[in-house]
Amino acid sequence: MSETTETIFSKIIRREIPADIVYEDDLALAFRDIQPQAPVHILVIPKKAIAKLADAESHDHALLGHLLLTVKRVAEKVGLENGYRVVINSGADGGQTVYHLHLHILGGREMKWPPG
Ligand code: DGP
Repeated sequence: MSETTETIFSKIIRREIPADIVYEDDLALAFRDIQPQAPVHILVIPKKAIAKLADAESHDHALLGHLLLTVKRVAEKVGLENGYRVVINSGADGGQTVYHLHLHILGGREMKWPPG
């Protein structure tokens, strides 16, 4: 999979393709995953197109913190009071398929460990 900054998620941010958006602010967007792996599966992305976590830089530290706090806010909003899992796939061995940094929120069932 090629690593460009323009991805399908850029089009979702610009509302060029539809998505089930559950949260938005100046820095971040959250929407439901099109291929859900759990009863609740939401992606939290920065509006800034960082391709993958491995490409984040020290000046992104506030944005990265904001994304984690956005996960917490979204999880509360959709009622995941029993808990949830947060996953970031980074790069080929991480299983990343869309090269725009995203945090998966998985919930609504008990998660297993280890992941596949
Ligand atoms: P990853 O494997 O970590 O890169 O996850 C990418 C996720 O993005 C995957 O779970 C499916 C989801 N996805 C891919 N294309 C679309 C799309 O067009 N809309 C939505 N809502 N999700 C998408």
